[in-house]
Amino acid sequence: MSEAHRTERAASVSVDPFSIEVLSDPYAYHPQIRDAGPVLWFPQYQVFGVARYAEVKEVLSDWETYCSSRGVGLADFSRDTPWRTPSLLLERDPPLHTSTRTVMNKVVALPRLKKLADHWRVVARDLIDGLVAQRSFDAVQDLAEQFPLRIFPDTLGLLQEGRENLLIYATSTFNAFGPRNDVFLESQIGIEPALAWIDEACRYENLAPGGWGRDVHDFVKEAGLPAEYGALLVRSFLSAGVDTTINGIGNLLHAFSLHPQEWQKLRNDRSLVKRAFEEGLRWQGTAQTFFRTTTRNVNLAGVNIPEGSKVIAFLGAANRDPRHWEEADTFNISRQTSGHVGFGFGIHQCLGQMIARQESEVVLEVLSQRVASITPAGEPQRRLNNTLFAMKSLPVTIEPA
Ligand code: OVV
Repeated sequence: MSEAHRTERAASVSVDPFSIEVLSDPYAYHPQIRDAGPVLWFPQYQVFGVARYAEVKEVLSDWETYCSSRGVGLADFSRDTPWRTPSLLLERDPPLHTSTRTVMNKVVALPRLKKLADHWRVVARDLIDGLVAQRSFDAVQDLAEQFPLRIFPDTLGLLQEGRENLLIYATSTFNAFGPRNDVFLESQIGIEPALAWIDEACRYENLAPGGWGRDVHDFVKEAGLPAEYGALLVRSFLSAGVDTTINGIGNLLHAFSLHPQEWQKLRNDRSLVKRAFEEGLRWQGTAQTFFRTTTRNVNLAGVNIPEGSKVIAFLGAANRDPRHWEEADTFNISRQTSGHVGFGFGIHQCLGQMIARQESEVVLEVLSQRVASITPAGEPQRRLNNTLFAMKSLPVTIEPA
């Protein structure tokens, strides 16, 4: 039989990727799933999986075979009721996805984003100067959570009142991509008012003039798309833009607290700021997993996957696959990081990646100017989530520059 027709079995994995143990330390689990085989089978969930770089990239590249419109979580929208009204971006395929993505690309266009950088820098200086004066603080609660929440809701022009609902909603959304386990159920307690607030906040009349939220509605109209798309597309910013940037920054600060030599490297050469952020996403990314659903029978790396199968892609595992990366487990901010899949890959690759970059770069620029060293001052605590590798707490002591 020729290589193309060779059929092998997917490697069965009995350890639950959504167990407390794995969610607490996914990087301890990754060698096991990468080495088990190119295509995995999780009997507990009846889903396939990929954890090696090559297969993760293959699945994310081929949107016609591995679709998003049946949900990018465990739930198959052709059978199961979606947890929320499906996103017009994340949970759609072309051609609809192309029209909504085109509209949103206009909103996040780089020249518009760059206009905000000076203001964001002022906010970062103000926040960081206060923390440097304290010497000891929680790098997650006092910095990683504070910074995005001080700039992003204002950029969108969100209601002032009720912004505490943003994190509650985002956390639930990312939990809902996984199974209905305790981690998910806990995040559902008292979720109703948060969901109601989100719906209100996305309406045109509740968005401030001059903010990106109104721009979404205006660009939807300009493109001739249905007016009701406006609110749902604003919701994508609230779903995808809060918990992700918070933990992108949080995980990066955690990485630096564990690698003081890399912090010195950055302080000696600030042109490494951009690479440092990308390496942070590669080494300890926020979005760990997303699913696709097969639209046809497909042979992937010798394994036949039937039509209508869920396939989980382990982004975090791919980003440390030694088959692709040299010294994959080493956090090295001067390495070449291009090709990492921390923002995904293909047509659904993170729409907000330039926003995330600008946020993190501003924080790193200011912090590297003001702070000579970052030392752990207690056990960091993880915040378990079915999709995100997140932190609850990271006590640090800093030495001012
Ligand atoms: C990337 C992402 C995560 C969560 C939600 C969405 C997108 C959305 O479009 O709603």
